[in-house]
Amino acid sequence: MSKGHMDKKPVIPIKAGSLEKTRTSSTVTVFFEGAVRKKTLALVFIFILQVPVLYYLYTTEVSAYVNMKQDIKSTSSMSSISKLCANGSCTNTKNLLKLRKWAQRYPARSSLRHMVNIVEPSTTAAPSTTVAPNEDNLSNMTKTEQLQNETILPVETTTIPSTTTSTVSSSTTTESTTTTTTESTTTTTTTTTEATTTTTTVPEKPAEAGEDAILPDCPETPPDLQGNIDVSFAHTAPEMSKLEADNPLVKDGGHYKPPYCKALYKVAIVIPYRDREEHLRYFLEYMHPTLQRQQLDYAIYVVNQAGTGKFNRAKLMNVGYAESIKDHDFQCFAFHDVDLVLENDKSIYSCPSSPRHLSAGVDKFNYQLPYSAIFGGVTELTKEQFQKVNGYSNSFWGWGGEDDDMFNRVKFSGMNIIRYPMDISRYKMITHQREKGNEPNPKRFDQIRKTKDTMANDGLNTLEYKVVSKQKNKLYTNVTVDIMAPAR
Ligand code: BGN
Repeated sequence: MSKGHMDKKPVIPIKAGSLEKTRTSSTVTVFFEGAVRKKTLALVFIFILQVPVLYYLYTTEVSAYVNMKQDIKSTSSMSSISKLCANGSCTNTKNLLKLRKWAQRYPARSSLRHMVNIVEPSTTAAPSTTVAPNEDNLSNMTKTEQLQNETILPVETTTIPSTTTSTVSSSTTTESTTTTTTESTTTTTTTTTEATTTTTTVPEKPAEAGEDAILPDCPETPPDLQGNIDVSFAHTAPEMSKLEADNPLVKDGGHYKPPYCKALYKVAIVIPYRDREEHLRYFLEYMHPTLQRQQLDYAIYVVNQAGTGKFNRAKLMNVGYAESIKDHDFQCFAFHDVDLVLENDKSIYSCPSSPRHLSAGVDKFNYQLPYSAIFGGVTELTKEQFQKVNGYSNSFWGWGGEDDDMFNRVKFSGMNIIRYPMDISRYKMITHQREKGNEPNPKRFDQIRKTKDTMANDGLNTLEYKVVSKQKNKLYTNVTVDIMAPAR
């Protein structure tokens, strides 16, 4: 192609309106460009606005969450440190420093302050406010029991037949549910105390207000339960001094309280007793550690029948009840044979919603109920339940029947008995000869036929005894008592 030809650019005619079009498109561009700028500005503006909002959220919500997480972490470390302290390693400086740091960081956490006070009493001021004690109540008990999945038994329709003997296979009661019979029983508690025979009203110790106020409640499920316990009586029971050394946290009178949380239940363990020293040492050997793992506030009362007259297990248990409530505001009472040792710590001695039969499975009976209405061995009732049935009868001298009478009392008071599942209701019995003065009571058959008529006038409201001595030993309170036993 020639240059001239190349220089001749074609003239493109501008059509009418096309310039306008170009002008319009650039206006739009400008408009959009402006909008984008505005949008960017808006975004920048929004972004700037976000800063204080996010900052606000962070300082409130997020930091609360972070603190909570740290709190949880602290709590679990706290519990591991508690364990160390319980083992006597509280002097560990690293732990102490950690405790002190946490206590400073979370001044509102009274439990931390309290721990520092325990570990290092002089360095931390006592908490300035006292929270009112959180009184344990029945709704707590019900919750625990729901969790523990207890078996509710039907109340028997018949009384224990008089033909039943003490043999293992004697099960002649019927299993149908019943009408509730409500007998009005008096709840006045009277007794004779301290070597006098005058009948006096049992004083009830006022609540130990404030004592536990700074501790958090113990958990519903104690963390250190181990399940099955290997119980054996093949060895000689340890000496009392060894048992005392093994249980340093048990205070005088056999009283224990969990050191780092407020127990949900205050339980008196009442043991009717005479001349079973080695059994008692086996009992203390196994039961103290078990009850501590159950995180109970408990004390052990050994009610020792003075003299050589006929033995009266039931009356001794009434005495144990009456004497224990003078010392502490116990909420419930475990009436416990000294020769029975619990083999599974998941059978918690918590306060029951209905009278509870704890020793459902005993090795002697092949871990099966000898009869469905059996209510002997180990039972537990709240104070209200025990008062409602007027306690045990005082009139069963010698072996047998007093527990069946108590079963009848429970039934005639319109209550059911409950049990834990058989796989945890397990006890090992220390084998022994029946002692002199505890021969079978021939009147028992007749007595248990008449419970309905006698219970209102034979029990806590007619209890008379003389305290020969009351000693707070290291691992148990020893109440030696004259119960005016007939000669054997
Ligand atoms: C029962 C006894 C109970 C005892 C159990 C288990 C009687 C009353 C007459 C039926 N009752 O037979 O007291 O706890 O055996 O040993 O003897």
